[in-house]
Amino acid sequence: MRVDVVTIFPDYLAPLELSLIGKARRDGLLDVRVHDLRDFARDRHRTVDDTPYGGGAGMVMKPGPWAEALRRLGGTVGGEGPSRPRLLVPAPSGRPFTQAFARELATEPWLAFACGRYEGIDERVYAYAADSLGWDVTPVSLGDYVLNGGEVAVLAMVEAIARLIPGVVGNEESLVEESHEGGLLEYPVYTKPARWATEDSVYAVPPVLLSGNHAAIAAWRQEQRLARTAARRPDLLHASQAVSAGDLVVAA
Ligand code: 6GU
Repeated sequence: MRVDVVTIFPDYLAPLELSLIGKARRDGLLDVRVHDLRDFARDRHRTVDDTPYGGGAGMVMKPGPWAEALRRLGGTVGGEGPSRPRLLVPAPSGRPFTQAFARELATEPWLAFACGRYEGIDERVYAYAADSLGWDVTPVSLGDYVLNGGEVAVLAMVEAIARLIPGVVGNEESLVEESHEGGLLEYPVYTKPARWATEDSVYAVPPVLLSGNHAAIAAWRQEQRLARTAARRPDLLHASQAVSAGDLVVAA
């Protein structure tokens, strides 16, 4: 998969060189290219923003540099591979980014992210990308809170998407995320020592996990998943699950 990121803070994307994403890049599974929007400004000061029409606080990103940056992405592709990317625009007003959406995006051959700062990007840039470049444009949001810009959101989204590309993580780990595919939250996990003492307390592992009784362990884990989901994310429970969760002593 090819991933282009256009931003005024290329250094913000440096963590994409680390860990599994960095490995995927070195293995040739992921081709990440970060571009500085200011390189596409025409003036001496490399200006990318201006005051909003209609008034109001803050600055708006100018359409010219964005159009040039996006147009040049399309122009850099060779004979092979997809001719146009799917453009994702991180913004609190976007489509909610979910595990299901990540799965959909993981099948795309080419993604481009347009990172806005300030009050956002001039709306005409999206019309230009859709109408003149023929790209599919999707505003996307991580949740109901406001970040200063799209860069941190891109780090999260690229990680969530890339780990779903075959070969990026092992099979075992890729099953873990099924917990968020519209299902229940994960059960709590423990490792050695079974009896862990600090200066003022002793913390035990739930005895059932040491019992060797696989049916009892599976039942306990399912109960924990229900209780956790009821306590933390009741919105994920279906009516039938809510009934059984209501019978449980709800864990925090
Ligand atoms: Cl995807 N971008 C920005 N700038 N802010 C956000 C967001 C995205 N998701 C939540 N807040």
